[in-house]
Amino acid sequence: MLIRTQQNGFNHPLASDITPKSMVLQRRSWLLAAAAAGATWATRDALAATVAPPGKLSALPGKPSAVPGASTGEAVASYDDATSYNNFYEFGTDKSDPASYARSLKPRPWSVQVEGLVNKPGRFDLDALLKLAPMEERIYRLRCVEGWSMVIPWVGYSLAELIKRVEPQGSAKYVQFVTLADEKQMPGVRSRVLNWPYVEGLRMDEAMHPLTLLAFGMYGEVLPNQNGAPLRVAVPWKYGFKSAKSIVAIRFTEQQPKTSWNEAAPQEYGFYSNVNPQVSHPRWSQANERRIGESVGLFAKRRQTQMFNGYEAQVGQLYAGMDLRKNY
Ligand SMILES: Nc1nc2c(c(=O)[nH]1)N[C@H]1C(S)=C(S)[C@@H](COP(=O)(O)O)O[C@H]1N2
Ligand SMILES: [Mo]
Repeated sequence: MLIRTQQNGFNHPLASDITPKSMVLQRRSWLLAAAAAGATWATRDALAATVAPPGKLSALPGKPSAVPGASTGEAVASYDDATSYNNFYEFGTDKSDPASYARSLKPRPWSVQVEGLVNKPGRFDLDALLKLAPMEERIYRLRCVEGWSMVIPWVGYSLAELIKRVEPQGSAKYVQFVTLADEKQMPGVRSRVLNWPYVEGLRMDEAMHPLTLLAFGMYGEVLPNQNGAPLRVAVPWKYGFKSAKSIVAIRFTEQQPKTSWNEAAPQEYGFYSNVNPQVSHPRWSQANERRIGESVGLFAKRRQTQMFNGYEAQVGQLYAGMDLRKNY
């Protein structure tokens, strides 16, 4: 993302961009493999998760989700790409910084303060949140505002599950996510690149949409620190920066809440930030994107960016009658 004073030009290819990615088995392949092997109980259990876990962190399987749009059907990013090419400015602004420095993040113990216009505010311990609803696997496109994308198999449940339990009041129109900002764990927080803590927000109907995921894991395991351990949101129809990582508080408000990127550059990053190939960023087109792991060599193959990142059928009606150029 942008910052005039900054040297991390996102167009520069990094080693991680040009590494040929290993194929990750998707559900279909699992089913075929299981059928070929004559499915045993063990393989049937394995089918509970659609993507093979890499075996690096604690297992967190999720059942294939029944929510419409929950799986793109596209090849997922290699675990290596998904965990080494990241934006997490609390650990630095280079794509490789989070993988290098996020080791110092302590994802346990952890709790999330739920506050504001709800009948049942309170502090939720991570273990309580993990048990709040059944874990599902959701294979979502993530489209960064910078012009790259990945397909990531998240594990979590709809944020709506948590929201329903805290009983929002009628006056609650928005939800704000506040993320960790601890200098001791996050070296990037010493730099003034953004106002910390990193804050993001959604309109209530967006937050309640079944596709809005409270994610605790990916690839059948708990989230790696660089991807926002121990919990984050994943809002697949919006630019990636809306999907706040390492959340410590969720606030219900009447007024549209502050968001970090909007504060940093309001003319470039709006509150809505729905993926929209027709509305350019002031400094670059959003018409197409580079799929991380896909392009090898100098001439990067680019894909057409889809309206609402391909989730128009599911979320288009949330914006009926809104001018999406004004509400960028
Ligand atoms: N707290 C926090 N959350 C964040 C960011 C950040 O810098 N800090 N970067 C955002 C951006 S710009 C993107 S594209 C996604 C990247 O998620 P990923 O690294 O898991 O692919 O996280 C988003 N969430
Ligand atoms: Mo991003």
